[in-house]
Amino acid sequence: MSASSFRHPDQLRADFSQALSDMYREEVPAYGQLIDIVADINAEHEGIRSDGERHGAIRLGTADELNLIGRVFAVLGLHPVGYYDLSVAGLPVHSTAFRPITEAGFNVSPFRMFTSLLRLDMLPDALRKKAESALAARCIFSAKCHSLLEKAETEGGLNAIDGAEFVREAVSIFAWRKRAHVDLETYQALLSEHPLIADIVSFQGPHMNHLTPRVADIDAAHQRMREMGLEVKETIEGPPRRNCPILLRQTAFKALTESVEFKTKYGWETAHHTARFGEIEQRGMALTRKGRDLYDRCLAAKDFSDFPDTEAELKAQGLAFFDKNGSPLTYEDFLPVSAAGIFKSNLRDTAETETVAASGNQAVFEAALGRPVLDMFELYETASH
Ligand code: OOG
Ligand code: NI
Repeated sequence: MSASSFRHPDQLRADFSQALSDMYREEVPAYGQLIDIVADINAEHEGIRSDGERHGAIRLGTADELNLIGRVFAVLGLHPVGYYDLSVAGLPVHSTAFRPITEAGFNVSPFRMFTSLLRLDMLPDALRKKAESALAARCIFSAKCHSLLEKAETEGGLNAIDGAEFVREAVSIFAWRKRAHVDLETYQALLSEHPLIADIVSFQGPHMNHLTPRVADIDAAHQRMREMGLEVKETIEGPPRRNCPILLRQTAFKALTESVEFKTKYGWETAHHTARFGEIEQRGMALTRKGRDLYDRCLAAKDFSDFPDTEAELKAQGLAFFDKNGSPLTYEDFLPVSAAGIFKSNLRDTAETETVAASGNQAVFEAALGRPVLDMFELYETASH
């Protein structure tokens, strides 16, 4: 088959992003409310690339799962960018962001997936064994998905019919399944170690954790969420409101309490799990390494008064990236401190639970993924000429 009869990866990603959004809207109706709020606000502003711009977040249990998901995402034109070490915040995961890496790709479908992998090495021995055997016993992929993946890899793409089927299969990996994969006792043991571990290990698959539309004015959206009676987080993560928005600002409504069915000796028993929620984001300018260092210092000092707030100054001081026409580049990535805040705000009640401190292990993450993650600064550098 010739390449021209393949559906383009950017197009497959657009289909995937839309189908995922439709599924999540069914699963978490409050997400539909967010979409409506964001659409209203974006209609009053210019400069948002696409109505459908959003990111998702998923959490995987094993190296094999990460490897397979990385291959699925490659078919959708999603590439791993950056390494996020969440162990510094006491969370037993490390992550990357799968995203497009060209302007053309972003123009067709600016979808990203924040993807975390459980750090089994951070669990105590007995629990690690339990988690490992539960994870080894699940298969997050259908045979159909597998065979289409192999077809895409060997033939170099998928035609429209196979592509549509692949997208359906790929979306279903991230569906919510009400029946847990472990028994109640195991769930409780995992939960008492860390709620994040319970969320990753207990289910039949890696359900979506959240899906986040991009909004032009996050302060307005935050206000609107409150007015509509959503239980919203108090704070907006990331930099404060400014004339020249930089990097990424995010906020969320709190995680839902959902009923899950667990197997017991006597049949199925219902218990509750909190994990899934809705988030919104506002994206600003991409910062150079120098700009990022200054941002990190300002964040630590909780004082942004030293951070220039005009395009002219940001350019003159080499703090932000601009394209060859002089327009600022949008930040397409995530922020580790904000991500840690987002993880934690949704671990209700047990937010203080922390595992032993560990350090990042990018080499282990990349070995699982099967390739190195890309450097975001190099990508912005390339996009700026
Ligand atoms: C991911 C948290 C990070 C973001 O927007 O920074 C994230 C998670 O909770 O799985 O999604
Ligand atoms: Ni997120």
